[in-house]
Amino acid sequence: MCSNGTWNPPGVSSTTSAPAPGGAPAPIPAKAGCTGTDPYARLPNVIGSCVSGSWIPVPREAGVSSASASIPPPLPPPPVGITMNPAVKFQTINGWEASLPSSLTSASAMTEAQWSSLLDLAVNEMGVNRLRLDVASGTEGPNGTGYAIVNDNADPNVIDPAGFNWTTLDQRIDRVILPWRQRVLARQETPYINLQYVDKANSSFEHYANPQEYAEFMVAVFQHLRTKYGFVPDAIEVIHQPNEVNGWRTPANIANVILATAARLQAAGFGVPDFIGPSTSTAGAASTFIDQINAVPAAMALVKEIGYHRSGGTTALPNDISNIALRGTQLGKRTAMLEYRADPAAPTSGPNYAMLHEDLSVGRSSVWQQGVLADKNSCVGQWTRLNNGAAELCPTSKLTRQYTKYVRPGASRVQATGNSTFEPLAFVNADGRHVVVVKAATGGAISISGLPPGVYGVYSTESGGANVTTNWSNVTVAPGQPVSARIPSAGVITVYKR
Ligand SMILES: [Ca+2]
Repeated sequence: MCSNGTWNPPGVSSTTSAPAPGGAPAPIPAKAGCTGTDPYARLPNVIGSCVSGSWIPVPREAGVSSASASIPPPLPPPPVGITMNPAVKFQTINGWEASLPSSLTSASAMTEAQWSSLLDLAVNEMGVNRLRLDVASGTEGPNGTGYAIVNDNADPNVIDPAGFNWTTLDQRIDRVILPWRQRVLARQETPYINLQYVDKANSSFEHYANPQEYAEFMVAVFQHLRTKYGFVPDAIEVIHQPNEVNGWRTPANIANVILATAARLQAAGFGVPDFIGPSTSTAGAASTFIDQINAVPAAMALVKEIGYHRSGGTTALPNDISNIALRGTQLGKRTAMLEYRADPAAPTSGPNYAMLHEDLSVGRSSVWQQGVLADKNSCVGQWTRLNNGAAELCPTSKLTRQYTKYVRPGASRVQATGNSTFEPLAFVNADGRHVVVVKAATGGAISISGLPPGVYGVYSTESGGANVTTNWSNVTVAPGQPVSARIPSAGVITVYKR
């Protein structure tokens, strides 16, 4: 019978036959049907062709009917080859950080169940294992917040407990740090608390002017936390955006408070925390600060993490970030993108997966902060939010999750090559599980070589429209065999060892 322009035995339709192997074009949809058999079949020089429901004679030499004479669609392009080479290692991932203050405000305005759901998403879906606990300089003084510092007494070696007000710090710990920490521990990971000192205004007494007073402040914070909560920060981010604050603009002051604080914490029975700096507001301002802190080698020896904030737009950022990465490599420090200031009025102005990809690759970042842990409703620089009362990932988080969920602290970033359209980043987790994340500028197919045998999960999120996430079927990799996967349109696709 005539079906889809092809002669088939009765009962068989070409539209139901399996597609030919090797990516042959899909069957052409059937034209308006012809009744009966080809009336020209017995003639020597012609053959019937079904056109608009009628049989017409066409030369037999053509051997084709009008339908199959149509030009077939082009074959899809072959998959883009991506090769992973775990022998070439770059940075070690420390984790994914969130900041806190507006989380606290939001937490006060929602139910326990809502807050709990947001924390579950942030920890278990996004993999947030670091929190930045801001402590305002004005915690020393009667207010407990703000930046007007009142010295507890004139002796930097004697703490007067009545000279500190812990109200705000404790609220942050009680409402955010504790439930977050509990969730991280529950998944057998180590919560990492980054205590960031913030001083945005001048007052008559300043910690930067006397390193021993800064050190005493930190000893007071650590003693308070140890006594009340039983844990202390893992890191001190020495000063938030020093390039924007009088006094802190002098990098030598940063070096001096690091030296004093390390000594005083040790004398008080604490380990030396990871010092993080310079945390300038722009990536461009960071390198000069790093170089000048490095003029005090004993201080630089205590800096474990070169933190940078990437506010101030994107102009010339790749150079600024590669300059930071270079210093990290030369000095043996990890680098970290720890803040991006979005415009609250522009929902798409926040940190996004393209920045994350750049910070991980060009910046060799070991840490990346997307922004606020959880928010009542906003999604500019947040990980999670409420939408009509229900907890959900922020739209941009669906894309950054492609990087953060399965790449865990201790993972090594390793070499992977693709092309400018399908840019891979590859990781080997501390437990040996491999993860390949591919940023795709268009939809298409990829073929990843270099993965050990095993069962791999595949999921993708498309960057257009509703940021649709698709979980694809597992792929079993035989020894030496590549993994094939595809993403329908631009976005990020992740292949991870199960
Ligand atoms: Ca004192």
